[in-house]
This record gives sequence, C-alpha cells and structure tokens, in this order.
Amino acid sequence: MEPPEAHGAHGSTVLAEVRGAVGLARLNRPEARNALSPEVMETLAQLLEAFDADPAIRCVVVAGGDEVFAAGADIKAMRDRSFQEALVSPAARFWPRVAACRTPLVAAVSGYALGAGCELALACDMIVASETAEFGQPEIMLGIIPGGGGTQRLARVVGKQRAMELVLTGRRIGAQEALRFGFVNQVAGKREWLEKALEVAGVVARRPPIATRLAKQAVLAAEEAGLTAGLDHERRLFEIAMATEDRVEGMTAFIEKRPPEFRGR
Ligand code: DAK
Repeated sequence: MEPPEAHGAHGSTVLAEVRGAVGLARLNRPEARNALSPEVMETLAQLLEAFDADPAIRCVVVAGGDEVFAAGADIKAMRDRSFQEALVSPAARFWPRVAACRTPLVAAVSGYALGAGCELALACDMIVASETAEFGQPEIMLGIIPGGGGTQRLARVVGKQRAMELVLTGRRIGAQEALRFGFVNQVAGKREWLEKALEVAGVVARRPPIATRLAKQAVLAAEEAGLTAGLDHERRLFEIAMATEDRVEGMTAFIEKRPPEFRGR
C-alpha cells in the first residue's frame, strides 16, 4: 500500500488509502457527523485532485463511516456567514472541483447522507449504499435550499416530482426507496457496504483507464446537451478511444481469446 502522503495534503478529517488501483477517501469527523466544514471540503478536494492526477489510480471510492456518510455542510460554520461572505465562500468552489475529476468516483454510503452529504454522493458517478443508508435534502428546514447540486442532479436522477418532494419537505429516504428511485446502484449489507463499493471500483479499475475516463465524460454529457449535440460529443470521444493502444490490445485479446493487459496508453 502506498503511503497516503503520496496523494498530497490530507488531514485526520479525511483519510487517504490506496488499495491496488483504487483510491479511497474516507471522511473522518464522527464527532460532527462528518459535517463538511470548509477544512474538510478543502482536504477532500485536494485528495480527489491528487488521486485524479495519479495514473496508478483508476477509480476512487468516497466513503464515510458506518454511522454517517456526511450530515451536510457544517451548519455551525454557516450560521454566522454573512450574505457577502457566502458569495465568495471557498466552499462554493468545492463542487466544480469534485465534478472536474476525470477518474470515476464511487460513493460508498452508510448511515446519513444529508444535505451536502447527499449532494456529494450525487456528484459521484455511482452510489453503493448500505441497508442503513438514509438520504435527504433537509436544507429547507434550515431556511435555505440545496446549493451543491441537490436540485439539479437530484432532479436528473430521480425525476422532477420526486426531487420536488424531497427538496420541499426535507423527507429522508432509506436505501431501498433510493434503489427504487434509481438513486443508488446497489444496496449492500451493513457490514459489507465498503467492500461492495471497493469491488465495483475494482472492476472499473481493471478496465482501460483512458476509455473509462472518456466513457464517464460521455455519459455526463447526456446531462448537459441535447441528443444531437450529445451524440456528436460521444462520436468525438469514441474516436479518441479508437486512437488508444489499449483498444488495440482489448480487441486483439478478444480475438486471441486471452485476458487483455491494459497500459493506460
Ligand atoms: N453541521 C454541523 N454540525 C453537525 C451537523 C452539521 N450538518 N450535523 C451534526 N452535527 C453535530 C451536532 O451539532 C452535534 O454536535 P454537538 O452537539 O455534539 O456539539 C454532533 O454533530 C452530533 O449530532 P447529533 O447529536 O444531532 O447526532 P444524531 O446521531 O442524533 O443525529 C443527524 C444525526 C445527522 C440526523 C443530525 O445530526 C442532523 O440532522 N444533522 C443535520 C443534518 C442537516 O440539516 N444537514 C443539512 C445541512 S445544510 C453550498 C453548497 C451546499 C450547502 C451549502 C452551501 N454552496 C455551494 C455555497 C449545503 C448545505 C447543507 O448541507
């Protein structure tokens, strides 16, 4: 296992681990239910950027602990923030930094994923949930609205009616309801959620890394563009994939009936 220092600045509030080709970022502020303080956000963003810049890391798992993924933005830090301070808050820059990660991200959620915690899971590319997971956007009860993508990504994932209900009422949903909504990819037992997420990430990590990044970009483009523009974008990304050595290897390995050896080229 590589020392976490290899992945840049990190603090005790976010733990870094490397398991094979999978980077693991674990929120570790249990006394505040992993609330995303400005310090936690900065540390997590730096760690994700460091993983993203490391060619040996091919997929990243973002996790919390058994009891809580993250209980949202730090309400104590936010309460005294003035309107002017909120306008220039570095916390706002956290979200585009997560979205800019080209490496596929898997959220591993056990316990509460509320407010910005739910938005962080939604900003990842897949979600593996423990049967104990509870998702929600309770911001309305604090007099604010979701600010980290919770209205936009949630509506795209679960549809307008369901998003409206969750955002307007603050109702939490459990793992099974989240599965029915198409919000999570799979529900795992309460002792297996992290291993299951690492398993999914391990599968992605075995795929050719240029192609997984292109595929991520192509799927995300479906949220941005109309069909014709999206298909056009997909075509360009497909052409880039055709220029890689890995696709020659993948196709040759298939024809030669052997496992491929992808090199990230
Ligand atoms: N912030 C700060 N502290 C928190 C916290 C939070 N979000 N959640 C929990 N804590 C603290 C509690 O205050 C308590 O601290 P002490 O009293 O010990 O000092 C400690 O963690 C334990 O909390 P509880 O006693 O409440 O623990 P329980 O296990 O009973 O309950 C809970 C766990 C997660 C159900 C509960 O703590 C809870 O409801 N937490 C608040 C959930 C919430 O309302 N989340 C939404 C936060 S607003 C933005 C982008 C995004 C956002 C804002 C701006 N921009 C782009 C600018 C996002 C906003 C939000 O997420």
